[in-house]
Amino acid sequence: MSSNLRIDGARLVSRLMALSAIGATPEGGCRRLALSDEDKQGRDWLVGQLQALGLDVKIDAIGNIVGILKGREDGPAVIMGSHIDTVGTGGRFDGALGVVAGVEVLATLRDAGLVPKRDMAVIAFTNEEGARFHPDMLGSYVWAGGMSVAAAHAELDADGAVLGTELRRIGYEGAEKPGFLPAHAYLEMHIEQGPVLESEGGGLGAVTGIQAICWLELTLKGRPSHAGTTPMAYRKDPGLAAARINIFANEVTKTIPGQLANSGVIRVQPANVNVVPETVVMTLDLRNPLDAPLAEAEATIRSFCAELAERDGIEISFRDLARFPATPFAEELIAGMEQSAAELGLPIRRMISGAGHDAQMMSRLCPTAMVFIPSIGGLSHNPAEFSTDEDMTAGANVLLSAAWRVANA
Ligand code: HGY
Ligand code: MN
Ligand code: MN
Repeated sequence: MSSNLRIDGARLVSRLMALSAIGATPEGGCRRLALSDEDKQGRDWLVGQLQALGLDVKIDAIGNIVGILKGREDGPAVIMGSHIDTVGTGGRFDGALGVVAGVEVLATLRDAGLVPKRDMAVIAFTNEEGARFHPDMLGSYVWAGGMSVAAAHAELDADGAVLGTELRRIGYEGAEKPGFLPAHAYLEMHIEQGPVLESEGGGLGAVTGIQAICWLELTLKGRPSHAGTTPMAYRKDPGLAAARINIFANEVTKTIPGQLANSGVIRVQPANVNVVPETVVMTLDLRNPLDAPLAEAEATIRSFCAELAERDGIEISFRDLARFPATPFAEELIAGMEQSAAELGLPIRRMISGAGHDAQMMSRLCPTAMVFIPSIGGLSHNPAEFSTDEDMTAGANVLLSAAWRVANA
């Protein structure tokens, strides 16, 4: 590839804006929960873009969408990708940027009449966010062989909708077996979703790996009773217990280095103002750059819950929603991102990813790396999520250069 080949930044941005119009929210963000009607519209749009590029478009049994640019030789492909599903208060860039950047790289190569040695592909993975169905990174987890299609199809959302039924309802239960396209390497472009790059005056991130993650669902059962007549000493109040657990998990982050914790879901039943609740279902999102301290944090929280249950007469049960170890990326691909940035005269620095990504799953199959661009205000999973056209173009040019290099090595 001639060293001055560049992606078409205006085309990249216009594709991103076209996708972000699907499921657009009044606050300026996007809401395309996995397998929702909005997700279907986004999928239909993407398939249309891939077909218009003349790519070989395939869909697998968990709904992962793949566009393939044939290489000169048969064999494992260089895959670029991310996701187009969002959280409920999603922005326009999380996931979508990595998919449209992959599309842009293939469009640029096609426009230039360049045929890589290896197949190159762009993939949009199903349910990366884990906001509706669990675990997160579900489509790439199935693709990487970590979860069976049957088990994934049986997952339920909070309202009892079945993943497989929803996948068929939107018409995206494909014929291909997940992982049907052998991977030589996987490269993902993504927004940083935190404040680091911006706080250092901008520049790109060569991602060295992803931190460990543990999502727990706790079900707390107490005894429903009258809020006016039941003396405090007689109450078995799971709402109070949930609050104590939330605060304790936060306290643990002050004693274990690098530890993060929050409770993003708290559902109270019967949710009547004058009833000491019967049941509370809550989640804990626990993360740490290292596996051992994360395990220590989880064990500490579990023993706190056991003592609380004993003392307050609350029944507490746990369910794993997601559990993935800290994941290092491939040194030669990280260095490749740095080399591409240097050749393009772009500042880049190494960093770990606080967020989970499909790259966490693909690294089980092949050498994997990511490139980050700054998130303005460090915001993400928020409608105000924003990255500049200039940074998007810079990141996509690094993706083009790095992917082309590994596709022809
Ligand atoms: O939760 C995460 O880190 C990702 O956004 N799914
Ligand atoms: Mn993402
Ligand atoms: Mn996300």
